[in-house]
Amino acid sequence: MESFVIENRIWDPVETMPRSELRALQLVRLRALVERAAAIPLYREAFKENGITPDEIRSLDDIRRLPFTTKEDMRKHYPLGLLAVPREKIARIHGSSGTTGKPTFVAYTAEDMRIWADLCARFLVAGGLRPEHLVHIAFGYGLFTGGFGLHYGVERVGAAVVPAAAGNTPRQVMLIRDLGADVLVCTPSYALQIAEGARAEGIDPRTLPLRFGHFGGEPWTEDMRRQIEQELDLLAFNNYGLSEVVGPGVSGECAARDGMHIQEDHFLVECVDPETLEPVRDYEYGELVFTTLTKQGTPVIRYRSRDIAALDPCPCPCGRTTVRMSRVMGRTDDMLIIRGVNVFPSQIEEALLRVEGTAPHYQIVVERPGALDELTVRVEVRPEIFSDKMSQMQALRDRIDREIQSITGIRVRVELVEPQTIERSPGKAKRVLDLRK
Ligand code: DLL
Repeated sequence: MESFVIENRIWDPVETMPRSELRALQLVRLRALVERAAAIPLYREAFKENGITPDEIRSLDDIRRLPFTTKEDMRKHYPLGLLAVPREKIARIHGSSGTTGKPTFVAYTAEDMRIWADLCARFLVAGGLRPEHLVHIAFGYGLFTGGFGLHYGVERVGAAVVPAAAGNTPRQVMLIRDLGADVLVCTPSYALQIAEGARAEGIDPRTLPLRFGHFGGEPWTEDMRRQIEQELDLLAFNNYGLSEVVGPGVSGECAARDGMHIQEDHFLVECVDPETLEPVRDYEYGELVFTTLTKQGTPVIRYRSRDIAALDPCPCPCGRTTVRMSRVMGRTDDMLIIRGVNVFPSQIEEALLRVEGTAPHYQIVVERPGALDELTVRVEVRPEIFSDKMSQMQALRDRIDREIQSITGIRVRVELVEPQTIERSPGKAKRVLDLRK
């Protein structure tokens, strides 16, 4: 939105530190981490097996001598087996619900929380937040890191917060309008639901007072950004994070909105081939792996995020010297293999957003009726387009089919459904329904 051009502002000068200094700082912190992590049996044993001591970490490349950590490791050490400090030092516990039963917990010391608030403040300021703003947070407040993480970041900047939390969309619309929020914080899919909720109340969502949006917590596409900006008349920024590493605050976009700056003074990032675990080249897609350089409560070494993205080391016009990550293309565990072709839900989304008349509410159903996986894309049609005429609906279906084929290379079954039939979630949208299990 041209009307809301933002001025480049930097929260902490460390964000613009020369890379050589940044790397020296990372090395000091990595050594200290190896020392701290020896308090955790999982790492202590791995270090012993491979003869690793802090002194042997002489360059950042030595990170490759350290073991990877997976979600499975976190599950095995349920609930708090990966603490690096005595329990009394813990000030907060969050968790990630996951899809398979018990959450995995992450713990923060008071110092961890101070740093976390600062990390969120950095990307919020990079994306236009100023102390005079009013921020409406429609993320869940609870074990999920989204609500509290952003909340403290906003407070750190000195702006005002409306901790609306997730759900009850009509009430969200009322609060945004009546309190005059400038900034919206939630998942990208929920931003669109808020727009939809406003229309259902007879309110043009473009007349809401919002100027910026900071969205994250789930994958989204450039087309979805355009749609959100168009529907809510705001500037939309992307931010990324994961609970095992800290929550939101791992990376976020600056005013250039061309990749998310990874906060490398606190997180050492690698991008690896998920099969071979060897590093991929800059700009190539691979799995992001994070090492928490400063975290005290539950530090992680080489945590495999399962998120597929690419790293861009090119200097950014904003002056920050940190590496930028691309949008997350998908997760290794979200990737579908249909007749031998790898397909990510984000590719389906990209195709749908190219076809006018379809709402960005969709669900991908995977089944295995025989030997092969079959994929059905259920797409909601916008109310104004939905028609009883078979021929019109057939033409729409054909267009979607063609777009999906041109992006993914495969043909899928497309099912058009009536407006409001796909289940909405106030948090992360559930895009894939896997009926194979
Ligand atoms: O979703 C933390 C967060 C909250 C980030 C709010 C940003 C805003 P988890 O619940 O542990 O933590 O889920 C982490 O969500 O591994 C990605 O797959 C996905 N994810 C988070 N942000 C983005 C994003 C939070 N901007 C998982 N783009 C991650 C794509 C994202 N995927």
